[in-house]
Amino acid sequence: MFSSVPALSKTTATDMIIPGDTLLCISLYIESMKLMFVTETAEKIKSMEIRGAGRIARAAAEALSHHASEIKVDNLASFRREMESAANVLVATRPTAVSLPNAVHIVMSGLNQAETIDEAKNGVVSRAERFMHSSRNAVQQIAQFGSRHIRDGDTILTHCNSEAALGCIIEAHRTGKEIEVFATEVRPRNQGLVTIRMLNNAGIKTNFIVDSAVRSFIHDVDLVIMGADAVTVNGAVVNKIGTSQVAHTAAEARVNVLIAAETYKFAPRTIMGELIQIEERAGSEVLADEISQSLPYVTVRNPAFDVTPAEYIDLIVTEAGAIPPQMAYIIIREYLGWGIEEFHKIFEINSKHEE
Ligand code: RI2
Repeated sequence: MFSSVPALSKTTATDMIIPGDTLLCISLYIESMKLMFVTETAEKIKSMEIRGAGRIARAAAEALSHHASEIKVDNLASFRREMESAANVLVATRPTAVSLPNAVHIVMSGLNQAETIDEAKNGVVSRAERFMHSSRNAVQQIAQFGSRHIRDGDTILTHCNSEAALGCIIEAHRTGKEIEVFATEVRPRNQGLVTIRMLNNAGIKTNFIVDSAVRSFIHDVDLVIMGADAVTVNGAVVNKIGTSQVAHTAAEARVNVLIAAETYKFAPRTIMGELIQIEERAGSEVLADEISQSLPYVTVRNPAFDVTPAEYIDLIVTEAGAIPPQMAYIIIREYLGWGIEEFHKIFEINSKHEE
């Protein structure tokens, strides 16, 4: 990232006449410094150094708060422009996890109503703090609600690494229930390793299996608990690739599937027919470039997520309570505040822009 930042040469009192291109370099440098925390966060989200739908949402809120505190502008319009470009950089990092645009929407809302730079700045900082705080609380609340669905003696299967899903499992163990877990490996990024470390640290008996072994073990499982990157208005759950195979296998074996998802993972725009974009990541995550380059007829496909239809899901546990997936619209309307009217407002604004 720093390679794109032009180096500043040292100046002395006698060489203070700065040529035009140096001035341009300095202003580019200042611009990039302002965006530094945002671009660093964006890079970490893109490379998955920061990952997990909840974590990336909190990281984006924190980056916006930091950006609002750091930028030095002399008018409100520039402040808004700066914030909007930072928001766009963050939202563009990963297209599937709706927690990310939802968090950015929450933090940025009210920016247009502010009348001074200070008011706008304070608003961003306090909304970001509130979001991060309520996100952490939501994960804890879900752990409480979700753990009640786990019985003493249960064996639970989980896929990928979801703090919301693992919260439920770890809470059940903490409250004295004898449980055992099957955790998948999660090709290609191996998030299963993070999961088994967390379960091991909590002292929970865990079986680590390859993704394709789920059907072989499903009859040993009492309950499947997984997370979500997005929940659509029709109750479909978008989550780590392989989730729909796990859910389908569980449905066939009559094993209940519980999804742990904070309300900010519900996707408001799906009300108006917008589809969730499934991120397809580099093929090199699946197969080393040297090998794929030697196989010219082979294309490596690497979708990071898939869609599980509502009929394979028994319950979605949110911080607002457990709901059947068919009730997703209620969450979007009541907890995210995006009713149909909100969309009419957006359409009005968009059509005004187009005129
Ligand atoms: P929490 C993750 O995405 C997984 O798909 C996981 O199930 C989901 O986010 C939710 O995670 P990735 O970032 O928010 O690993 O519950 O691609 O932690």
